[in-house]
Amino acid sequence: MAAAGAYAQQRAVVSINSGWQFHKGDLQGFPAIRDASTQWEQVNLPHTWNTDDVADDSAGYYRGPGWYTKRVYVNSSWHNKAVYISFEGAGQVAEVYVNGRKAGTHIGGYTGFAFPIQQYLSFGDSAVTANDISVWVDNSHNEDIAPLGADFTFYGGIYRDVYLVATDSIHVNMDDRGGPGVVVSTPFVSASKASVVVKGAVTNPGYVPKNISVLTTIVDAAGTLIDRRLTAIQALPGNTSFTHTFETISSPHLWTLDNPYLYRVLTTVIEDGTRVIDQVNQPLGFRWFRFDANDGFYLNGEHTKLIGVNRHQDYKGLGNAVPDVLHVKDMELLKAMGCNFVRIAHYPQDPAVLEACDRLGILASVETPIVNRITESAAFAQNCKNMQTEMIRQNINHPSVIIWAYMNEVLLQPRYEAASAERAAYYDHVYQLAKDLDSLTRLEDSSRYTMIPCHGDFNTYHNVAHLTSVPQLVGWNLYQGWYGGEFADFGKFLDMHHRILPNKPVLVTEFGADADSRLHNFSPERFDKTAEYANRYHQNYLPAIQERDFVAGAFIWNLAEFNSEGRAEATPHINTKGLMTADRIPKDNYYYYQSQLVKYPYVAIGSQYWKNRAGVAVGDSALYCVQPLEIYTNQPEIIVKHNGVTLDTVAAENGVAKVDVPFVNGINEVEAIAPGHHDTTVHSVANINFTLVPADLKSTALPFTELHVSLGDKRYFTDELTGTTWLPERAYKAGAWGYTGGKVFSLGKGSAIPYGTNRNINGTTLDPLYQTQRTGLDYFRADVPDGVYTVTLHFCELLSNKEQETLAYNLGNDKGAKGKEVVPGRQFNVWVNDVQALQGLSNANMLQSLQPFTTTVRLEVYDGKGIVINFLPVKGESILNAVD
Ligand code: GCB
Repeated sequence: MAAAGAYAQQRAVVSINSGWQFHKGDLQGFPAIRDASTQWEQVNLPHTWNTDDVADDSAGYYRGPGWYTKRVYVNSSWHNKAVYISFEGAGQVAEVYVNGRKAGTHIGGYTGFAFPIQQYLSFGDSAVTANDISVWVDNSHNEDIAPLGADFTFYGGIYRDVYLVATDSIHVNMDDRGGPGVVVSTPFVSASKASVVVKGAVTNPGYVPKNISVLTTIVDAAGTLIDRRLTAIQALPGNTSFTHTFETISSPHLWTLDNPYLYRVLTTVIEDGTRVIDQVNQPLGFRWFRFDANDGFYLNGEHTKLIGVNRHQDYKGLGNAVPDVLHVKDMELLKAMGCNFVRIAHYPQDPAVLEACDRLGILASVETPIVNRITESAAFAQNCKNMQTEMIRQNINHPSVIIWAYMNEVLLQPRYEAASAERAAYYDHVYQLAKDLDSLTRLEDSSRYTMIPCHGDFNTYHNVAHLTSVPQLVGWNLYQGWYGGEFADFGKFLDMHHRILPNKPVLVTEFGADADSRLHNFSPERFDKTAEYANRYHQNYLPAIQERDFVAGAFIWNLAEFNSEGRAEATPHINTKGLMTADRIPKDNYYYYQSQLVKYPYVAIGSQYWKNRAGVAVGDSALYCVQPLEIYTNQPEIIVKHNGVTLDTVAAENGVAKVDVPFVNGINEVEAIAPGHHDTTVHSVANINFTLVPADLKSTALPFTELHVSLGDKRYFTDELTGTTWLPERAYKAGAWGYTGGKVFSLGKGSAIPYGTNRNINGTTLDPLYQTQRTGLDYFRADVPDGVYTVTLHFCELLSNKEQETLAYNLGNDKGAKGKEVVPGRQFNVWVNDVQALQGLSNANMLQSLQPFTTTVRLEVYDGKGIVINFLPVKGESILNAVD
């Protein structure tokens, strides 16, 4: 049996990612492709056609067909082999053609698929032969294909890797819904012994039965043989199945979170007793786990609190076309944060993700993309079932996977009027589909748990529609203190779950708050999108999760910011609940969780990325401004130094040490040190450039240079590109600066946001600056010393003639601002000292809805008059959004 050694002949699995031609849009029939008159763009995979249209300011992105074509040079020795083309995924319907002949169609944007193409290939006499592969991909909306709507962008294109697979004509089944053709299970695992069952099938495409052998080999992480089974089988035309059972693997190395030990299972097909003709290699991890409605979760018998994040396959500038290395990096960032759990939401992701989870020791929940609503059609149900089956078959051998989920917040956008007969029938329909998917899942794989991520409360939606009774685990997406309610309601909700569904293990499948890194508020309010509010949110949630044993685990929403083209935000089209920005710069809560989850001494200064701050000196002759800083640590107290001088020793509460820093003009080095660890690296340094605005603008000790103010705003807004920080507005005081008269613009009672609007302001990236304003003001004054000044005024009409939008993702809290707005037709004049800066500025000229308008005036200030910006209304109220 020498030839059947562990790593003998493998199948050829070769990527064909490079050098594709892409055409956006459809073509007149297949033969037109490769036509020189058609416009082609050279691309490499992974590729999506939506990176530009999601990056621009306008709403919406291309949803339609596109063509890819490529000439591949196929090894002529493959002429008597089985050759497949294997896609890790394409968004969302794909038709594959080889030399003009259709090889197959796949529906669904998030699972892989493979088609046999041997019969369409041509082979010549030379070493390689040219063959043309063309792929039609379409990401159009289709009511029969999930997801129908969701808070993320449905990117189109071949956005994952593509491979050619060549193996013997007799081979391990490749027609397994994109799966490996081999299922490895561990019916029994304990610390002293484990059993393994390997099931699979061998494909014989011919008409004549063939005698072959199948060898299953288990090797440890070092490649040392642990055990093997050999069976002679007669491979009949079509598929012939085999099962190999290993009753006892003694003293298995367990797969744990700290030591995710991986064995491998090699399935080898042997011809003539010695010749290896195909081999498939799958991971094997020995672990056992269980969920308990009272105690939470146990891994290998150990009570384990699952704390993790949700993860989208999205990266700044790349959309969903994320290379493997960045998928892996995300899992490394997650592990480094101290997490032990990931919810791969809302759809199966690149194979690299679960491979990384297996290797790094991260448990995973994976789900199909049935989000917000369903279609009551047989085709929709069938597509959902296909996706569920493909997800399971393709990922079943990963030891990291413990949950198969489906239907995220499926009642968020219910069809039909509330309380109508149609609504009741619709709920029944959803319930039936849930039951079908749940039983399908348990039949495919009884070793994992099923889960539905629900939303709403107990008197509405999921519980009423009986969806909480279907899966083994109930997940709740909870945003108390964000979309509505208060932080304390979060714990109350969980306790209610435990009371009302005492036998149902529970996970918090989502919780999070938006934080635009450019916005700060030291007295944050719900929905102000500042880092500080999000910090409070998470600092309230984590203890509530930790102190409830019955809560098996929780997933933060989301690891990183991601694109959601339909979203109106401080950063339009971006969901900013990520713990990191879209290019993976950690925000405060990444550090906060890290401090609470890692086991080594830890300290990190919060808001390190906020490098250009500004503020007003504390008194007329003072040369500093006090601003708070949070320091995240698992140590009892922290020594804080400021520009080399020890400032204070502060005690940490709930992992947070808060310190007031007297920032001076210019560079401020803040250092946080955990006492007792001076010689180690348990310290954190932040270098902050501070623009100190004098309290008395005519101060000689601190000469005035610049002032930037965001009107109608209580937040600081920083544009790190220019290093400018706009201060929140304040009322004018003699000697200083501020507005007189008017009020803060607000969309009114019931609006989700406390002030301003969250609508997209077109043609600028400084949206937060224009999203707030003061209306009806009389003056803006700054008592600056004499000199030459540049005054820039920023305006934006925030009202439009359309319905106010309700928030799409307010999770059942339907109290968003509603009603028709009317652009007021305002008109006003602006004088800056004795210069008429604007005459008749109105909605009929430069003040167009949601368009920024900026003007700059250069003037000489003399006779100690300071700067007075005078607003003189002709019709309606004057406005001002920001001033520099
Ligand atoms: C949810 C959804 C998720 C959204 C998130 C949010 O409940 O499941 O897709 O992105 O809320 O940020 O609103």
